[in-house]
Amino acid sequence: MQERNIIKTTCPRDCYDACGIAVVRRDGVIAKVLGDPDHPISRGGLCGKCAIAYNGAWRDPTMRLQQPLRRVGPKGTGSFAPIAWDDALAEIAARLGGLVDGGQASRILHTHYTGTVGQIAGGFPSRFFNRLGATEVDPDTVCNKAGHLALELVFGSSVDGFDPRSIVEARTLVIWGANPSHSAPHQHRYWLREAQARGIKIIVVDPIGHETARLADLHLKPRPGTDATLAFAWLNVLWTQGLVDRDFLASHVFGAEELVPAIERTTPAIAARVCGVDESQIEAAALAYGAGPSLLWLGQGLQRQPDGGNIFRAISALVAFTGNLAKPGAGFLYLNGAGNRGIDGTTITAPELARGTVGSVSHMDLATVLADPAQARVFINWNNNPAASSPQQGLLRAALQRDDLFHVAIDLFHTDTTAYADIVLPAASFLEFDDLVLSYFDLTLSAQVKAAEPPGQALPNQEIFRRMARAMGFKEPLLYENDTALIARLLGQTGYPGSFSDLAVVGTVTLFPTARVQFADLRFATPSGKIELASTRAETIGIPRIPQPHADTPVAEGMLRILSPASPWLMNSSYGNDRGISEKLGAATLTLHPDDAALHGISEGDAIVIGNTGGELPLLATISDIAQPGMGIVYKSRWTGPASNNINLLVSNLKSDMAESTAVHATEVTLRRA
Ligand SMILES: Nc1nc2c(c(=O)[nH]1)N[C@H]1C(S)=C(S)[C@@H](COP(=O)(O)OP(=O)(O)OC[C@H]3O[C@@H](n4cnc5c(=O)[nH]c(N)nc54)[C@H](O)[C@@H]3O)O[C@H]1N2
Ligand SMILES: Nc1nc2c(c(=O)[nH]1)N[C@H]1C(S)=C(S)[C@@H](COP(=O)(O)OP(=O)(O)OC[C@H]3O[C@@H](n4cnc5c(=O)[nH]c(N)nc54)[C@H](O)[C@@H]3O)O[C@H]1N2
Ligand code: SF4
Ligand SMILES: [Mo]
Repeated sequence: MQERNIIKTTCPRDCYDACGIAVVRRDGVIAKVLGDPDHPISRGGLCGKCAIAYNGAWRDPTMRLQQPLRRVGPKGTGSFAPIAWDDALAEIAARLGGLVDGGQASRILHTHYTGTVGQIAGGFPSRFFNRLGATEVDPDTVCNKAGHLALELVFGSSVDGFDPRSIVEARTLVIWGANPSHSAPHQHRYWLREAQARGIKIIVVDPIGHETARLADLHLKPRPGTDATLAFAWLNVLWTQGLVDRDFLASHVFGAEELVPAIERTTPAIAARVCGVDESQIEAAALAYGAGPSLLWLGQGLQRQPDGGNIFRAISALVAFTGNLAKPGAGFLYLNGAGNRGIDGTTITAPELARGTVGSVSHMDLATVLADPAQARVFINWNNNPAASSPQQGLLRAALQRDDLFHVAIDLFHTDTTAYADIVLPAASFLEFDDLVLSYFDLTLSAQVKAAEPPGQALPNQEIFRRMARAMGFKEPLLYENDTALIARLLGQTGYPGSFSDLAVVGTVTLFPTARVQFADLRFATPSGKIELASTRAETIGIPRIPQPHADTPVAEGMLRILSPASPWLMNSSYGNDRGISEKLGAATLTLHPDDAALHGISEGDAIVIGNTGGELPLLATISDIAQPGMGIVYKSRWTGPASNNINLLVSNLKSDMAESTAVHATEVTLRRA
């Protein structure tokens, strides 16, 4: 008789949903990875990509890295031979030790991101790098840092969003520059649809007519990079009609009056021209949002613009002028950090291990810094795939070819980046060790539970870095803390009354019995203690004191501005190596508007080439009015293989206005038939 049991665990991808998983085991071996029917958000479902990949590449021992590897051919060709763990670690320690002893640890560069968002597998390795004094390539600069800084300036925090459960008390939900139909599929399917069925008005502001935009009651489709003008026009409607919350402004907002001249100037008629949105839509959206109570979801795609930080500050002014905060059914959400469930991130990363200041560079500068031997002698990447995901792909690949750059890559699979490494170390997947997962949307706490042994000699990230610390001869006990102890400490911080085993039985718990009211105490961690629409702190870091009604200029005739948001079938570049996913993906495409297709004489399925100073990228054309004239869509981070490239070949090192963050959605290209 076969013995069958089910283990509950949690998907730790960089995704709003944090789905519950039911792993079905037969005789101690994983038979199938399914959705957990008891999970409150995903209700038994996994997204299409995970349903395929967790039963495909992720459990295929022939695809997984199973032992440490050492390069035997030229960089970039992916030719490796097996090497023992001890030998790999000794070689790495010798290289690192030489630099550390010579006072040159800052020439050790490491990149990491959210390959897993598990608290320990995602955070613990930073202890090692803090101790080392290595330079960190600031992870958020490739994703969402401008938005974080903007919201910190205005509200004092970017990671204390609304409680999604508060939607039952809201009358309007605005989704501004996020695409849940791809990036939060279960929120799209259940949270949004059920809210709409109860009569909540859904307003989407997005240049792309994606599935969530099509479901919305009102879809405003602005030209990319014009959202600050649009936000000021909403303010204009509310201001001129006397619909602003004057009491809220007087008590809780600093500097609102400084915005009034720009608000009065930015009429809906002007915004309609600048943004390409109907005046009537601007008015309807502003009135619905202003009437409240309203929730506002600020997408990460929205701030990946040259003016991304300013856009966030301008939209934040809508929250302040309408008082849509600190009451049931009102608030905004960018991300919900683990901090609002009690977790102190420094418990995991232990910054106190650093012996001096730890350097940091932007992902926008990665290619240049990596090309420079004076700045980079060793490169270690873990939890990410920069050769596929980071900008300036051509320059980055050239830098990764440097023979005098010692490169260690840690991953589950061979990737675009591991192909260049001197040493590749095999990581265990989330199915193979315990961890904690905290959704960045819902205020939940979840267990990631071991359901299988890692393949071959693969190890969890944290264990790899414990062993690296040992090879370096480091003495600090924090570098060796075990997972059980750390998980217990973190659970203690959350206030969860049980143990990890208790949590593992249920998978996911909600930490607060009822919906939390966002900023209920109306105290903000800003210099004035109020919501700061005018900010002296901004001025001191070289940013305008108040948000501006700015809009990017339209692209020149015949050019296209490319947006490269989340694909439904990939998680960034993850899953691109899965055969089932490849079939779903088909060829890489550019989606363009029928007007542009006509202008360039392009038909559906034509081979085309887009290009700029970064190079040329061949794609197939798809024609659809989900795009708009002058704007094309190429989904991000296609798997590339050593010979070819993806859209990041054409993405420059342009930074947004804040925090040296990405401006990827401002990429401009020429277009021709192949
Ligand atoms: N053009 C364009 N480019 C973009 C974006 C865009 O919008 N447009 N978006 C950007 C954004 S938002 C982000 S966040 C970045 C993301 O870019 P990356 O951080 O590079 O994300 P992935 O490509 O998914 O790479 C994650 C890697 O981690 C590995 N991995 C998974 N689990 C583990 C583990 O437990 N241990 C280890 N060691 N490895 C593991 C996976 O196999 C995978 O290779 O891409 C950015 N790039
Ligand atoms: N399936 C899938 N899910 C994912 C990911 C994935 O790769 N695949 N990536 C994960 C990661 S790392 C992240 S950061 C999140 C991101 O998920 P989201 O927050 O949803 O962000 P994006 O998908 O990058 O872009 C969302 C929308 O921003 C819009 N946008 C771009 N420029 C502008 C603008 O100027 N104005 C307005 N109003 N909108 C604009 C785009 O048209 C797009 O529809 O998704 C996560 N989830
Ligand atoms: S990637 Fe997101 S939607 Fe897919 S299973 Fe994981 S958490 Fe759920
Ligand atoms: Mo991201």
